[in-house]
Amino acid sequence: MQKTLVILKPDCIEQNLAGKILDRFAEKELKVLGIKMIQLSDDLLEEHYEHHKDKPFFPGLKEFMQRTPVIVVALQGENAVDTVRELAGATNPTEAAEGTIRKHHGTDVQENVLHASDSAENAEIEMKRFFKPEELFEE
Ligand code: FUP
Repeated sequence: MQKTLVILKPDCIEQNLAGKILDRFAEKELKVLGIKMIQLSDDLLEEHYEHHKDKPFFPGLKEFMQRTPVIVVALQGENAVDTVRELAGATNPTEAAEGTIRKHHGTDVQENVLHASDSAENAEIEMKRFFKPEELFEE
């Protein structure tokens, strides 16, 4: 069993796609441990995108991620990290495989519908970043 952290980004919220995407996770037997809609602060975004903080696209990325509230989701299941990244497809929707969420619903490398943790280690860090222990469902 593995955990992963997903952020349904503003383009996802604006297109009212959250339900459809949560269904894709449920179809893969990924269980929702936590879910909430939040407005991302400057501090949280700078921490979450630390590795991109000095890139020229960072100001635009930050503005986009604050355009609407987002939905953060903590998931658990077998191979959760890779399962969600496979469902999501490549970062750039034009490079994403047929049938992936980003291929169907993504606009460009920035407006690509969702974030998904890239390793089990980062998933643990990201879950702590976005959820308090009491906000998470534990069986
Ligand atoms: P991913 O792990 O698929 O989310 O991809 P990255 O960590 O490479 O990128 C994280 C986010 O940075 C992307 F979802 C959108 C943003 N980004 C840009 O806006 N422009 C770029 O050229 C690359 C990334």
